[in-house]
Amino acid sequence: MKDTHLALNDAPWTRSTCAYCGVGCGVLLRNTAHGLEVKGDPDHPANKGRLCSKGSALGETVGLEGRLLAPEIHGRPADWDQALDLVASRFKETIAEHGPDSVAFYVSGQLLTEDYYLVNKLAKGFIGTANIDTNSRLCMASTVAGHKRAFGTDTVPGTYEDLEEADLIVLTGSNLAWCHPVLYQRIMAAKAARPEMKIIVIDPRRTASCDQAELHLALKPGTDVALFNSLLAEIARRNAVDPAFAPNVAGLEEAFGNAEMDDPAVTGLSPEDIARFHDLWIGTQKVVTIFSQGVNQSSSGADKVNAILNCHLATGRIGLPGCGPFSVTGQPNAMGGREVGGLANMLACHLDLENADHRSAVRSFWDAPEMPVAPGLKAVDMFRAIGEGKIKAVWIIHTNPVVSMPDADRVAEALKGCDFVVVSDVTRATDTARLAHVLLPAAGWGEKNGTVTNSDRTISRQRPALPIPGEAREDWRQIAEVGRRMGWPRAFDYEHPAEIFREYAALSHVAARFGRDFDISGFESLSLSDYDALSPTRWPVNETRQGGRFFADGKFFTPDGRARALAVTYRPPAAKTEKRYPLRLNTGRIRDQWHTMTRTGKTARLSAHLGEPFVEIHPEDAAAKGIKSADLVRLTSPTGQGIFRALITEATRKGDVFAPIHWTGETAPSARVDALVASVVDPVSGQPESKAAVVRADRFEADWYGFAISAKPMQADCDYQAYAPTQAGFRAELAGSRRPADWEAWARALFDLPDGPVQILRDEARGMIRMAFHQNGKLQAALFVSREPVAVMRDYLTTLPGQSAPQALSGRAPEDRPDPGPIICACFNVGMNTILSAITSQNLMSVDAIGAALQAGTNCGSCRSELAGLLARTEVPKLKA
Ligand SMILES: Nc1nc2c(c(=O)[nH]1)N[C@H]1C(S)=C(S)[C@@H](COP(=O)(O)OP(=O)(O)OC[C@H]3O[C@@H](n4cnc5c(=O)[nH]c(N)nc54)[C@H](O)[C@@H]3O)O[C@H]1N2
Ligand SMILES: Nc1nc2c(c(=O)[nH]1)N[C@H]1C(S)=C(S)[C@@H](COP(=O)(O)OP(=O)(O)OC[C@H]3O[C@@H](n4cnc5c(=O)[nH]c(N)nc54)[C@H](O)[C@@H]3O)O[C@H]1N2
Ligand code: SF4
Ligand SMILES: [Mo]
Repeated sequence: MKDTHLALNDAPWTRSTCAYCGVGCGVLLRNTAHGLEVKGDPDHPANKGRLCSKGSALGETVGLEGRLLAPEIHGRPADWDQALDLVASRFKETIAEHGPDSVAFYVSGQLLTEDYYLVNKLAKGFIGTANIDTNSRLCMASTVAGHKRAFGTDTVPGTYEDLEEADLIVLTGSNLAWCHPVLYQRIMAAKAARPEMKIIVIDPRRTASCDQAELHLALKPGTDVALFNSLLAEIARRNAVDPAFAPNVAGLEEAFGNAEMDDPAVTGLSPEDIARFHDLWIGTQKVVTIFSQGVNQSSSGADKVNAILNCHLATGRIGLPGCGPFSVTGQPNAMGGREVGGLANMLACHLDLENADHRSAVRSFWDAPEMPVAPGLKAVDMFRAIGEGKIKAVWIIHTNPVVSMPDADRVAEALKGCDFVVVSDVTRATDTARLAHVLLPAAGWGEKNGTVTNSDRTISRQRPALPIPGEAREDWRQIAEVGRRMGWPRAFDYEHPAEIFREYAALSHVAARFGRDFDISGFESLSLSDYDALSPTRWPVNETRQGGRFFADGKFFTPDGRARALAVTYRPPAAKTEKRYPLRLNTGRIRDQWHTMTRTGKTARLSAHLGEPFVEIHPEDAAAKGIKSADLVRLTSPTGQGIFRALITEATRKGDVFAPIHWTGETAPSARVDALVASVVDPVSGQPESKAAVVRADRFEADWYGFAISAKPMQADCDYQAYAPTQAGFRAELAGSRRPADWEAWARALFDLPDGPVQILRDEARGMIRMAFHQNGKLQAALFVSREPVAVMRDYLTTLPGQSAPQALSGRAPEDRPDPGPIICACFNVGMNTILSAITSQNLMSVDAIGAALQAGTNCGSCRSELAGLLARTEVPKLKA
C-alpha cells in the first residue's frame, strides 16, 4: 500500500516489515535519490515507531555490491529457462531413478509465508517427499515440540502487551537486549513507568540483558530443567497450584513427583539465589517467562520448554493479561514457517503429517497425487543423508547451512559430494553458494511482496519499495516455475503472492474443521487490493474471533481438551567435558550482526560495534593457558577448530567460553564457530545442541600480528584473518605462525596493488614492519605488523583510505584529532573513548545524561545497556558535599 498521506516530500512512503528478527517491527520505506530511507512505522503494533540499530541501518544494506543478479550454472551465467529446466529435469530424473526421498529441500524461517507455503506444497504434495526441513530446526524446533506436547498445538498463548503488563519478566536463555531489542526497549519503558516491575535473567553468561535485572542466575549450561523443576516442586510444596485451573491439566502429580527428585544443586547456583527465584516467581501473579535459544538449542531443549510450561500450567498463569510462557521467535517469519508446516513432520495450518485424516484433507484440497505418510529427514539427518549419497539432489533456499549447521565442515563435504545442489540466494559468494551447481538469484528484502508472522502471531505485510535488480526473481516465482516445469502447471499457476495467500487462508478453513487453532479463514476471499492494504493482524482471523490470547479458558488442542504437564527430568548436555576438551563452548549473537552477515556485514556502521570474531574467556581459564588480553586463542573440538581474539571477562563462567556465530569463510575463514559444534540433537525435537560443545583453548602462538586498512577489499594468505567494511573502505585483523619471505610482495598481494610506490618502516629487532601505499597523494592501503598484538589507533586509521595521510605509518592520530574508540552508539557513531571522557569530564551520572551530552543512545536505544555498563565501570569524580 502506498500511503500518500505519509509523503514528506517527493516519493510516498511504503509500509513494510523489518527484514530481521521475530519482533516484526513495522517500517516506512522511501526510495530517494540518496538511497532507501527507512524509519519506524508509528502505527505498527509491534514497535510503534521504534527500530533497533539493525532496523535503522536497513537502507545501508540494500546496495547491489555482492548481489547475485543472474542465474549461474557451474559458475557461468545462464538464462532463467536453462536454469529452471535443468533444476526441474534433474529433480525429475533423480526421482524417477531413486524415488521421491532421494531429493530434498532445505529452506528458511526468513522466507515469506507465500514462498514457504508453496515450497511445502511442491515437496509434500506433488513430489511426494517430506524431505523438506528448515533452519527453524536449528532455532524453534524444541519450542514447537514442547508446545505440542503441552497444548496439543504449537501456539504462543500471549501477546506483546503482556510483556508490558507483567510484574515479573524471567528471561531464560534469551539475550533480549541484543536479539529482540525493540521488545527489550518496550519492557524498559514499562519498567521506567512502573519501577516495581522486576526482571530475572537465567543465563550462564552475564549479558547486556542483565543490566536492569533484579537477579541474574548464572546457571551451569544445560541445567534449566533442574532449575524449573525446583520451582515446580516448590509450587506444589507451597500450595501455589491454581485449584480452578488445575483440572484442565493432566499429569500434574507425575510432574510434581519427578520435579521433586531433581537436585537443583546441579545448576551450580547458591540456595539463596534459588530461593529468591522461587519467592519472586511464586509470589508474583503476573509473570511472563520469555525463552529463546538458551532453552531451545539443547539436547534437552523440548524438556526445558516443558519444564517452563509446567510451572505456568500448574499456577494457571497462562493466556491472561501480563502472564504466560512466551517463546520469542528468531527470524522474521519463524512463526509463519511453523504455520505453513515448514518442518519435516508437519503439514500446513497446524495439521499433522502423520494423521491420516489431516493428510487426506490436505491432499484433496491440493488435488495432489501421492502424499508422504511419514515425516521426512530433519536438518541434521538430511545433511548426513546427503553426505551418504542417499539424497542426490537438494535445493537450498534463503539459508547458509555451511556456516550455520553444526559440524559445519562435514556439511560442506556433504554438499561437495552431492550430485546436484541448487542454491537460491541474494548473495553471490556465500560459503554455501560456492558449492552450488545451479545458483538462482532471489529478489531480496525491500523488493519482495508477501506476509510474515511475528512472535505474537501478528501477520504483517512486507511490501516492495525498490525495483527487483538484474534478473533476480522472487522465491515463490522460482518455486512455481519449477513446479510447472516438473509437470504440475495447474497446481503452480500463480501470478501474484495474494493468490497463494488466499489459497493458504482457505486451507486454514479446512484445518479449522479439524478443530485446529490456526484459522485465518477470514482472509480466504481477500481481494488483491485488500491484500495490498492489509494492516497488521493477529491470528486467529475468522467469523467469530480475531486475535486475543489462548488457553485462559482451560481449553487445549489435545484429544481430551486438557493440557499436559510433562514429567521431565534433568539430563546434562550430551558432550561431556574431559581432559582433552575441558571447556564448554557457548555460542550466540552480537547486537549489530545478523547471522552469517550477508546483509548486516555490508555496512560500516554495524561492523563498527564488534568488528572481529572473539571468544569470551574467564580470567582464570585464560591465565592457566598464558592467554593475555588481545591474544589470539585456538579452540579445538572433536569436530574442528578455529582461531578467535581473546576477550578476557568475568561475564563468562569459569569453565565456559562463548563465541559469536556470525563469521564465515568470507569474513573470517578461521573462525567459523559451527565447525566446532558437534551435531548432537534433542531426541524429541531434532534440534541441535548449538550451545554446549566441548573444546580446548590454547594460546595461538602467532609469530606476527597484523592490522590493515585499504580502500578496496583484501584477501590475505595467513592463519588468522578477519575483514570488516569501514566508512572509507575495509579493515583487516591478521596473524600468522610463519613470516612471509617477502613482506612487500605479501602486502601487494593482500591489497591487490601489484605496482606503485610503497613507503616502508622497519624495526627488525622488534619484529615491526609498517607499509603504506599512496597514489596521487591519497592513501590506498596500509599494513601494520608487530610481534605483539598490534597497538595502533584503529578507529582513526580506518578513516584514512582515500585521504591525504603522509603520517599514516605513525599509527596514531594527530594531537588535535582524538581517537573516538570502538563505536558504541551505531546510530550517531559515538565511540567508547568519547563516551568515557565525557562521563568523567562532564560528570555524567545516567544514560540519559550521556544522551543529552552526546546523543548516544537517543535513537534506537540498542546501546543503552552498554552505556550503563560504561557508567558503572567509570569512576565519576564525586563533587564534595
Ligand atoms: N542482533 C541479532 N539479533 C538476532 C539475531 C541475530 O543474528 N543478531 N538472530 C535472530 C534469531 S534467528 C534468533 S533465533 C534469536 C536468538 O535470540 P537469543 O536466544 O536471545 O540469542 P543467543 O545469543 O543465541 O542466545 C541467548 C542466550 O542463551 C544463553 N545460553 C546458553 N546456554 C544456556 C543454557 O544452558 N541455559 C540458559 N538459560 N541460557 C543459555 C547464551 O549465553 C545467550 O546469552 O535472535 C534473533 N535476533
Ligand atoms: N553454533 C550456533 N549455530 C547456530 C545458531 C547458534 O546460536 N549457535 N543459531 C541457529 C539459528 S537460531 C539460526 S536461525 C540459523 C541462521 O542461519 P542461516 O539461515 O544459515 O543464516 P543467514 O545468514 O540468515 O542465511 C540467510 C541466507 O539467505 C540469503 N538471503 C537473504 N535474503 C534472501 C531472499 O530474499 N531470498 C533468498 N533466497 N535468499 C536470501 C542470505 O544472503 C544468506 O545467505 O543459525 C543457526 N546456527
Ligand atoms: S527489533 Fe530490530 S531487528 Fe528486530 S524487527 Fe525490530 S528493528 Fe528489526
Ligand atoms: Mo534463529
